[in-house]
Amino acid sequence: MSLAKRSTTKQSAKREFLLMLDRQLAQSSHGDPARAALHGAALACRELLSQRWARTQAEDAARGRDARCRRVHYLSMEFLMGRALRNALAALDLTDTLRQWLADHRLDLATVIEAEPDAALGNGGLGRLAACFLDSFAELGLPSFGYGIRYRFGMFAQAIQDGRQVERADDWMRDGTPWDIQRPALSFRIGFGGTVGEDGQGGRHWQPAEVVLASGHDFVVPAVSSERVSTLRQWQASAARPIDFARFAQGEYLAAGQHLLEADALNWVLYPDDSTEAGRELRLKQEAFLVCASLADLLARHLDEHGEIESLAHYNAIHLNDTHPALAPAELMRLLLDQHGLSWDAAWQITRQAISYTNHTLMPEALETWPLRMFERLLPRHLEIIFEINHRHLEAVRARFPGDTGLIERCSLIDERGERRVRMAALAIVASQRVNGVAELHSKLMVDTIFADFARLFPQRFINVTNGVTPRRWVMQCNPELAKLLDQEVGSGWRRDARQLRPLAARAERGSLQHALAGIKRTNKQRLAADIEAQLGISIDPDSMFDVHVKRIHEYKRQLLNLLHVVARYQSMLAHPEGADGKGWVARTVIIAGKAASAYHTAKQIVQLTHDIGRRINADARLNGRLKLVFLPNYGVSLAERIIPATDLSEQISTAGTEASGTGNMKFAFNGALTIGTWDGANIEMAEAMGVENMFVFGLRAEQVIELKQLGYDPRSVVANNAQLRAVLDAISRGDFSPGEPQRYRGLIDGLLQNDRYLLLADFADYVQAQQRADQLFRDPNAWQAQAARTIAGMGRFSTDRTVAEYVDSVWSVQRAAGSSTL
Ligand code: DL6
Repeated sequence: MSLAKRSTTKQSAKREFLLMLDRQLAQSSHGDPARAALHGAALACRELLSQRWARTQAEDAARGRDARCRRVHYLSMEFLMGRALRNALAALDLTDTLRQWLADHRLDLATVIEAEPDAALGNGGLGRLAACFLDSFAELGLPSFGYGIRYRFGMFAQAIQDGRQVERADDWMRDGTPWDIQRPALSFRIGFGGTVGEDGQGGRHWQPAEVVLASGHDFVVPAVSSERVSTLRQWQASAARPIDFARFAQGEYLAAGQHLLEADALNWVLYPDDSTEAGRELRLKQEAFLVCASLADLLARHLDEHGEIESLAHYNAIHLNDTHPALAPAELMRLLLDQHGLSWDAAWQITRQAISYTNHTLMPEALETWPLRMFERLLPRHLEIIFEINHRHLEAVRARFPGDTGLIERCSLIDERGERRVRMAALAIVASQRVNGVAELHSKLMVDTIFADFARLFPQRFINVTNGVTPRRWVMQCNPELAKLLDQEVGSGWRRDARQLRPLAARAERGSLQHALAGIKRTNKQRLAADIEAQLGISIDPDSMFDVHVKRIHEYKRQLLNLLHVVARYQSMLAHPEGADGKGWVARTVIIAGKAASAYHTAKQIVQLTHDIGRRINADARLNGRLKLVFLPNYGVSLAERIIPATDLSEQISTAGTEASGTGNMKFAFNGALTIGTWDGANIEMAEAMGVENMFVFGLRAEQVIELKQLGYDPRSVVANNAQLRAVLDAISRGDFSPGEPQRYRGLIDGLLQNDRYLLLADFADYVQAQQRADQLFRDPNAWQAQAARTIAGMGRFSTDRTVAEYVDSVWSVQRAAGSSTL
């Protein structure tokens, strides 16, 4: 396109945007001007994005047979999208236009952006990764659909009452959903329960007892450097039949609409835990609903474009984001066998070529299994198909490893120990052409431990694709001043190719760069300090080291280890006010945020302990404000966008071998925070990329963890040999921080002493030393910023643009699909 034409198009988009904005506002009945403006701006952006969506779809359909990469269908129960306005404005180049328009209406852009609720449709890392992928799909121009569920409520809103977490419904749609593009033509019937019998032609016929409708709603994710967009298609469930009018007329109005309510419950919220039978059943139904609707959509599109079913895997890749959508192979087989009349072998070849699966955790307890009886009740035809897949799979294993009954038991799709259960990871692996972990160590441990038998059966199926984050949201949008500085230093190419940050390392010793980095950080810290003061009434020093630990609260992520250090520091500060080395204490603000799963008692106790310790320390005048501990409630994407640019020290301290990858670690490092971390997940590759001397690494390595546990780890002997640790544990255990209820943390500390599963005590001493190294460096602001520059310079590999490109090359491309049948 010529330059003149491009600027005309830009001008007309701007005019169109302003016209729509005026019209929307004229129609708005919203009392709050910022919310009205947000709604109007979102609708106006949506209109422009819809045009881009139509052009992208037309382009993809036209590319058809020539496409190198298949169209990717990314199935995920979670998408943590956060806010959309700032992203859309940047992509449409309308930020200044809206800013000016708002100023003319006596409003400011920041207030309007802040008025948007987060779309928090998921738990944590896996869901945010999916959101970053959508951004990179658009940026890389990859033909794709993300598929999810349109949850009426986000995961939950975390409030704190008397230091305790309480969960509330996260009513993110309360002001409407202006970004949603409803697709009335997209409606599929999804069945549950019922019976299976012969179809009279040698096939099987499933007659579901219950049917719900799935209707599609699109959320469009734009690229910044092109007009391509990607699509998140979210399914909403509704009843397939209206109310029972006769019952209604008799006054039984609740009974008349019971099935409407039951269908609607599928949309309410991603069922968070498995503490009740009804909850487990709802979650299985949600998973099946996502899979069935998405595959119905895919098949309809494929038939529309190609007119036959046999080439399905040649043009389409189906990716399972963890095992939550692992029903997909069974559903695809059902569609190919029962609806399209393919033979088992033909259907299985298509399924195997189309499906791939990413594992996101090594925690054995997080590997999904479903009771057979529940499966049979809800998904009887799928269970039949799973049995047949299993039968053929086990026959093949028996043929290769005759007599190895242990292997047969371990790699069966059905767990026969105790109540029989379907193993979803086994189903995903057996049906996939590729299975990947999300960081090198994780991928290695995956094949050495939880999937060792499968790796023996299918060695070429297992690969690694290290995670990334999108630099658009996680630098350009959340830290615009840093983005500008990086443009000046290395040119703006890093925005599309983060490897172009590399030359920053050679400039790290320049005073001007160090000064500029320090200035940006200080401004971001001042802004966060103001937020904290306003929200929590805690005043913090922007010149103190902001030492930040934000992520889901989980024992393996070791927020408790962080707290042990805080208490140790507190005790040392009181004992030696002049500092251990006589140089005084580096001022620190320790910031923790994260949600504890609602049924996870220990995680909730850790939240409460943080508050109890914080209350005591923050009020202790003897410290002169040189140590503060703050818990920021309701952690989510938007809060992260605020906290991460303001962080000096990023805590990535999981027990080695437990964190699959981590992506928070990457977001912090992109924003120039230094990492204190274990040799775990993607920390390792980050340290290698930036130079390990630029990270404060501590703790046992994964192989040492295994060895120590094998030898018989005794936490009590660690404590017996460490007076500092003993004093910390004693203080917490005897109630120094919970004087109103001295026994409050006795169980938590006794638990550590008896079975320190995540080796907090074993790593404590080394952690304290690493913290001292951080203090030492922080005393020299130039040296700290030089290390920050080298940290950023090393982050080139950790963009999802690189991650997605690797998936294209090694998982989703046509060439691989053709070759995969031999695996
Ligand atoms: O792969 C994305 C993300 C990883 O970075 C985290 O290390 C990992 O914990 C997370 N996994 C999950 C799923 N399950 N659990 N537990 O969110 O995935």
